Amino acid sequence: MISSNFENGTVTPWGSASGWRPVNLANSVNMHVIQNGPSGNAQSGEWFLRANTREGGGSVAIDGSFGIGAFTVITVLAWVRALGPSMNGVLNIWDLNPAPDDNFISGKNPISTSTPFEAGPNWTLISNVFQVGTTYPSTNIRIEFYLSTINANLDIDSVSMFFGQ
Ligand SMILES: [Ca+2]
Repeated sequence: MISSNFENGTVTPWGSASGWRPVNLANSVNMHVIQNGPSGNAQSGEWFLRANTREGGGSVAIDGSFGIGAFTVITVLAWVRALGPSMNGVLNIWDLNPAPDDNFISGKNPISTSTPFEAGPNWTLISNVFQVGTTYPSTNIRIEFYLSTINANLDIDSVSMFFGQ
């Protein structure tokens, strides 16, 4: 299991060089790691990630490179919450370097799966599953949260990724 829990204020787990960062419509996205306090408590430990966007579809994401085999099933679990206005969003898993014959399966490149969600005031567990095709020695995976609702805060904590067959 590979976990991202934002403890000690960090956004760079599992050796990812860039860590969590705004990606889509990045100039419209604000993102902070927040410690337990007046603005809310974490789902795990003392720290969590909070993001908002001024344009619908802004995102925060993390990339990692993993030596996983063909047809590996990737499961991502994450806890989300929105204090104040609720947040509609989408959790995506991307294969950023699909092998050429993967396009035969998916018809697009890169390929991904999406889980829509609505976050409310209580921490809620969401999940997404993606199966890689035939692979290169390393597969570049992106976990991405799209924020569909503007001017609302999405809280994210305890993002876990599992590899199976
Ligand atoms: Ca945490």
